[in-house]
Amino acid sequence: MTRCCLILGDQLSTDLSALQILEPQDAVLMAEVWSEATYVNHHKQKIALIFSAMRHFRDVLRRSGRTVHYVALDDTDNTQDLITEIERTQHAHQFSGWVVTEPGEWRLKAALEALRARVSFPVEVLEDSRFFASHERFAAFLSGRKQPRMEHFYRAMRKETGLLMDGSEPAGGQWNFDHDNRKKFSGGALPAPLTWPNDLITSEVKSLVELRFADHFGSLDHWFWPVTRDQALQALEYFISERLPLFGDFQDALVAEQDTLFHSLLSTSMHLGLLSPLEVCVAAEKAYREGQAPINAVEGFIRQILGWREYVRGLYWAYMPEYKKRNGLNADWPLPAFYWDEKLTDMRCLKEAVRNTREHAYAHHIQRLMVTGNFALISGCRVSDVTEWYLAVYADAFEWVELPNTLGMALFADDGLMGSKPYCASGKYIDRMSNYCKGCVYSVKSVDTADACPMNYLYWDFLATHRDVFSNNPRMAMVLKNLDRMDAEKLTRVRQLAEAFKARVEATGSDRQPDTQGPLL
Ligand code: FAD
Ligand code: DLZ
Repeated sequence: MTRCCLILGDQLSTDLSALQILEPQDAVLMAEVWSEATYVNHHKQKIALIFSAMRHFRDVLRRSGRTVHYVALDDTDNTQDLITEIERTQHAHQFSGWVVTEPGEWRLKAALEALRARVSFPVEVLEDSRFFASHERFAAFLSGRKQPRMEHFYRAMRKETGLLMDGSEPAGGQWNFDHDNRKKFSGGALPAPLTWPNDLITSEVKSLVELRFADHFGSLDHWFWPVTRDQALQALEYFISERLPLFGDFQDALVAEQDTLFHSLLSTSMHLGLLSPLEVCVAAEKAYREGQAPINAVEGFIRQILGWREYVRGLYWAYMPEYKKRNGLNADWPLPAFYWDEKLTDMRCLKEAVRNTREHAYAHHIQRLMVTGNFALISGCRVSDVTEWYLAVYADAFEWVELPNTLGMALFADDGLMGSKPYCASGKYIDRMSNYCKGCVYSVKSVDTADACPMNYLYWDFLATHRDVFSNNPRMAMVLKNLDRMDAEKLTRVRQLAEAFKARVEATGSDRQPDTQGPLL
């Protein structure tokens, strides 16, 4: 009676539920497959990170005495699909059954369910216990709530885990210190991201990716992703000592050429299973208790993990597969080509966000939400184009976390499930939080002139387009009042500018005006 356990590229934890129930004689299957590597145009770094981390984890398991059947991408017998790899391995070894921890994406779980229904050998799918809230716990939270909100869920999680609690009270006397976390960065030294020299595995994988995925988006040159648990622990320690103290203050800041600021860069390590979210939160809390980091930073950081990360996962599993089809604002404008090539845009904020994305398979939250996300929202980009882009371009993008953030938080396409109002903003917000606008060819101060910042006229055009839908939302009352105050002729000009902008981008892939002097940098 020997069983086999399939371990996926984002299940690289020795305490994975499926590994926990294996007997010493049981085996493991890990497979690098074309179908997973190409179902969207994944950034080269995302593929290389996963393959390298998988190969390192294979070696950890083998060193512990486990039999691992490892299928490399270029193995001649590789069928290039996870389900057929299970069937091929079963055919060769006749295991008594299979165990899998639930995949993080609905499509793969559905494929496993289909396999289970079709084959004669047993396939057991276990819940992924690497999260704070089980599916059952999240269903209990949703039950009876018309309007679920992250803040309510987060407070319940604080109480249940005891994280940042002084008895029954929140540490520091408040649940949320967000109002302290909106400072513009005024300059000063920034701690560079921690990096490691490529070892043999990472070097080989990078060469493989460069060769086999040459047409995929992104560059492999600037790499700051841990590929082993040891590296991930170093990254955690570095974040806690060097970045966490100022994480809160500058959480929302945007700075040209400062691509990571005080952010942790820990999302890939948690998603892949190199770090547990609990140990990350415990390390942050310890820094607060020992006086090494202030409460606004630590609370803000823990809320992202204990609150948002868990909340989006809960919504994903509660509402899929229907969730993916939502398009509450009927957005259908094709995603501009400059999302794939920053040289095609003159908007400095977008140029910076796309460059960061291409160079690092990373952008920090405010770049994702208030630059690329905001532009896609106010210009009405097609939801499926945008969700596919976000899933492809970030090293930390797995659908359970990417989809609610994109479709729900950024695009407000889920009828207000993720947020009570759209995160729409004009260039004014970006100017307030960044230094982008100073070096931009567009004028952030203008709304209805040819050189006006496109975020300005697209913003008013967006509000005018959806005025009726938003008029039922009390949180939109103030901005609609401002819209109503706008002089009719001005609004007409604004809307014409928005239309001309979109026509130009659609025709040329770029926002550059034909008579603009000077090159797009
Ligand atoms: P930090 O700023 O250091 O935050 C700490 C941790 O908190 C992160 O590592 C992450 O695990 C968690 N976190 C923070 N915000 C969120 C959030 N909104 N939802 C879930 N977890 C959060 N995050 C992903 O991990 N994968 C994605 O594919 C993804 N797509 C996004 C798409 C859009 C449109 C938006 C607005 C946000 C998206 N996020 C996504 C959330 C967030 O931007 C990233 O988690 C964060 O930028 C990762 O960088 P970091 O590790 O330096 O995070
Ligand atoms: C993202 C990814 C990639 C690029 N390649 C593989 C792979 O070859 N083999 C594998 O097991 N997993 C891979 N993954 C991660 C899966 O896509 C991920 O496990 C599912 O999307 C579920 O979250």
